[in-house]
Amino acid sequence: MFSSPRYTLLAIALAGAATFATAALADGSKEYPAFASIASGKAMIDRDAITPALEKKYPRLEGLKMHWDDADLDHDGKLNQKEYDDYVSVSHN
Ligand SMILES: [Ca+2]
Repeated sequence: MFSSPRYTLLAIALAGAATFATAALADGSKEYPAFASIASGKAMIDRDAITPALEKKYPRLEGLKMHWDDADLDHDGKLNQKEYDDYVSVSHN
């Protein structure tokens, strides 16, 4: 049933897509970008890191910015990776 070259190619493509999805999950997701990608090398991000373009692309970041103080568990005004990940990895809808 899956012996034709055409199906073999399809199977390879599907396996590749699955691998990509797994990799994407470990490094952010379609819901939110990885901390490192918006922190530009810094250990913490402040509100300015969440640009309007990012908010548009990732609605969850819009929620993060609105609820910054909830996400900022130690109330230093910035988010470290754990604070960021803990907030954005959960849907708050
Ligand atoms: Ca903090």
